[in-house]
Amino acid sequence: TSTQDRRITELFGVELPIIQAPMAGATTPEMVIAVSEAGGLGSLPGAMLSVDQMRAALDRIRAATRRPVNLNFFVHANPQPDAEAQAKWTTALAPYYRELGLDPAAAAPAAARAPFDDAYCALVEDYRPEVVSFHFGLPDAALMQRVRRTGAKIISSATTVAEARWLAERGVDAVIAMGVEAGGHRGNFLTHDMTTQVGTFSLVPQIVDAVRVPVIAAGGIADARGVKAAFALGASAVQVGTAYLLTPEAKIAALHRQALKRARDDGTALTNVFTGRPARGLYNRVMRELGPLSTVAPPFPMAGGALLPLRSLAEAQGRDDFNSLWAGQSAALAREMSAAELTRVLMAADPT
Ligand code: FMN
Repeated sequence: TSTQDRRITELFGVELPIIQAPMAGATTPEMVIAVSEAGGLGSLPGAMLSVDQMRAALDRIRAATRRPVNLNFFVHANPQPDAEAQAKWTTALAPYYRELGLDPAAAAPAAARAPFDDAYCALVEDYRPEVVSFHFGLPDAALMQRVRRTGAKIISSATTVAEARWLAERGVDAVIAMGVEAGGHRGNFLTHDMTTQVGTFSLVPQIVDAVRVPVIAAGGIADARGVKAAFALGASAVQVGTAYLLTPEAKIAALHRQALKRARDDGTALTNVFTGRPARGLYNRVMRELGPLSTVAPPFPMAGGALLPLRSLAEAQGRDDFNSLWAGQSAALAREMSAAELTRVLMAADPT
């Protein structure tokens, strides 16, 4: 259409300017295959897959489609063990442990997200994905250089204009403008102030004006109206996450799927209680009672381990009190359909 430029489709070699967001824990190889075969860009996230698991997933994907794919990685440094921070967290969680008949002393820290490193980089060198995307900034210059040499296009998320400029100065091929509506972890890395995070409608045109590379709009885009609006704001493509959570290809807890189906537009918040970094999810009990932004949650990604036993026991009782119910602000716009169908519906010429 006339409102849509072809910079991203040409850069990535895809038919449609639709990127299925990498969603650690929720994206399956089947989702990636379906989206890439439908003409969009399927994205496989590595943060919750070991290198071996990621290789197995990629073998499945490469056997099923030769279309372009995106591999996604978190770029964070795991913190030094901090017994004092962990003790504070254990104390905060102790009443829940007792409520569910568990020993609070058994609350264990766990690094539930893996950062991009030499081993993941070797996997990129072997599989040569068309696109590599990073979250929380970029890896160090040596790793960047190795990814660059594979020929992959490199992209990363910016939550402010300053972050977009920082990424562009370091040579990314495109910037994902991630508005505060977005589900999952904020990609912020220069600022950690959640009160100043910017909405998609404001962020996209400002980043379009600030950088030369094409811009991918993300956050709150869940149907064809949102896609049209993003193009009108100057985006060259969109990255859609939450809407894909309601597809049968998404692997999420049954309680998460149920919560998404009854989602309302005011039902989400940014919370750090599940991992230690702010991420958007549907409001539930642990967010309400300990946060949604807690000052005692240990640093990313160490907060989550101690919640896992609570989550399993509550889930067995049909309660989502301790689940991370990741979702963006437009969760209520998501409709149940296949990932292939959603990819096509997002491009509908006459969105209503
Ligand atoms: N972004 C990443 O770069 N890597 C991830 O592993 C990742 N995991 C996510 C998991 C879930 C369940 C969700 C909803 C989002 C995740 N995101 C991740 C953020 C998405 O890339 C994207 O920015 C966001 O979904 C866009 O907003 P929307 O959810 O409103 O469509």
